[in-house]
Amino acid sequence: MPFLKQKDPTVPPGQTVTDGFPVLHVGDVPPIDPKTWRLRVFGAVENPFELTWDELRAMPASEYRGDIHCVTRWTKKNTYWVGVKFSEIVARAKPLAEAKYVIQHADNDYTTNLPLAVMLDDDVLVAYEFDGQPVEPIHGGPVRMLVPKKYFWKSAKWLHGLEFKDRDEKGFWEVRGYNNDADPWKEERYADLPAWFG
Ligand SMILES: Nc1nc2c(c(=O)[nH]1)N[C@H]1C(S)=C(S)[C@@H](COP(=O)(O)O)O[C@H]1N2
Ligand SMILES: [Mo]
Repeated sequence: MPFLKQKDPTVPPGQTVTDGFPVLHVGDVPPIDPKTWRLRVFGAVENPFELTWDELRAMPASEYRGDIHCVTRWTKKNTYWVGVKFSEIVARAKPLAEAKYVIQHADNDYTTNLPLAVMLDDDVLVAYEFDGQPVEPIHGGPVRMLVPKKYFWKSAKWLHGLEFKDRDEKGFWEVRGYNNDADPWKEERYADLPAWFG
């Protein structure tokens, strides 16, 4: 069917590329002072700890260059983020054998959940820079999570806690019907309807 527009194979199904950077969140942008901000790493770990802004910045920095995908159907190409790899946090926290899930905790009681195995991917960052500038407050600054292989609701803005758990615990959108796995390439947008729905 030559008259159909060729789909861009680098864009997940059902997504449209945007040049802007849409802002999406529930509640108001919280005012966060880096001087009092802490990242609490806790739960099923041998070594729970808290990081200050300076301590986070002193850890080895990594970057992600690539695309991000929102379930509301925008994809932003070629984004550039700097932060600390989640795997660096894990190395310090030493998860217990039973730790299989990670809950991101953020301001406004926002949470989101992923398997630890997913979070260990090389491109998962505790991010503090976007396009060469500090992450803006409206995009989750001073510190947000970045899990670029998943729909963007799995990347908590205004991150302040990383909790390791033996059992999965659905987050803010997951309990409201969003898909637990959130793979844009599989269009895992919403949870399956229950079987009784027909
Ligand atoms: N703390 C917090 N993080 C959040 C959200 C939120 O409501 N609160 N929304 C999520 C959703 S649905 C999306 S699409 C992205 C949007 O990030 P952006 O505003 O930087 O584009 O943040 C995610 N992280
Ligand atoms: Mo979203």
